[in-house]
Amino acid sequence: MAVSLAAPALLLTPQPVSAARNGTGGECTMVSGGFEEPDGLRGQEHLREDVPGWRTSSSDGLIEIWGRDNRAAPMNFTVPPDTGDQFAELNGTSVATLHQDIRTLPGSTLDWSLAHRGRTGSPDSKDVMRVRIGGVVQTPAGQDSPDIADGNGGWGHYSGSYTVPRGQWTTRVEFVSVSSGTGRPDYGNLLDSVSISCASSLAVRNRPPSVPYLVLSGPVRHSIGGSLDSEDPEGDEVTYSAGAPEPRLEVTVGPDGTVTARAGRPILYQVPVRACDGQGACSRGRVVIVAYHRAKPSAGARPAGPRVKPPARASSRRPGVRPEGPGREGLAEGRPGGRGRVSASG
Ligand SMILES: [Ca+2]
Ligand SMILES: [Ca+2]
Ligand SMILES: [Ca+2]
Repeated sequence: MAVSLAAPALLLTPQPVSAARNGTGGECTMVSGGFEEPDGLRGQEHLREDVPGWRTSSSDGLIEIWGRDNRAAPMNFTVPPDTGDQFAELNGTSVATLHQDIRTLPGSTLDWSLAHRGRTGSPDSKDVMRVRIGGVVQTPAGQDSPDIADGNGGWGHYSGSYTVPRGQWTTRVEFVSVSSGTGRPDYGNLLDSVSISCASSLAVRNRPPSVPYLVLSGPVRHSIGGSLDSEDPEGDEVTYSAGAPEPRLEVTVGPDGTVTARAGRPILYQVPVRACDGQGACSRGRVVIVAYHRAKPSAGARPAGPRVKPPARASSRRPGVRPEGPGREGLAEGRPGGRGRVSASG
């Protein structure tokens, strides 16, 4: 059952029956991939709303299940399930898509396999479906497999793989009816033995965001602000939180990383902050806040700009020694013991 590889990103290869039946589920698994639930169904065309795991695009919400001892037009014979006792028909009451949303690890490889068979009147006519895999909000629109086409002579077995992109923790796997060999919208595309497995390794385990770090400096009793910009290796959204505040220092760290601070006195202080991804992996860092007094302009002098006394730790009485540490950022290099210019932000 040769299938052309029209879509290189979502490879499709014929698959022996034994491999298709090997439903090895890891952290991502299809629910009821063999359509064995609800169980005990015999005959064809059971229209159900209670099939675990599966959703349909059909407006009536009905998923069609066939059991053993079926016999339905246009075939004058019983279709045996590929595995177990039951299977599904994609074209339930109309042309439809079945899907499941599964948890995935960005960067991992998702492998899928399925069994497909036509509900057709002659061996020459075929039902056609596709596998489509992408994010739940399909931007871009995911990846389609090539056409999966089978007649009524037996189950075809197919498999493929998909690389989960950055930031995609939920992946939608869709089984799309493309056409029916009978031409009827409610006939066609028998589906069974759907399995998903995700290969992950140490290299694609979730990692925390980069260490959050920010230096803010400005005059006492002025609001100063900035933004933390940690990045998550898996592209996940990063949220921030702060530790306990210092007395006489108002500091706010928003979940989006926006930091505002206002100090009531000259201070050099490090606020502990955390940056966490959506999976609970966090890294700890700090916001360094430097607040200093503005100098009063001397009498009669035209104020040429703010003149300040540098913060205690940023100045040195020893000639030739420059301020050190992150608190120095945003301060001009003042003469030792004297007054330096700053680019004030208040
Ligand atoms: Ca089955
Ligand atoms: Ca049907
Ligand atoms: Ca992460």
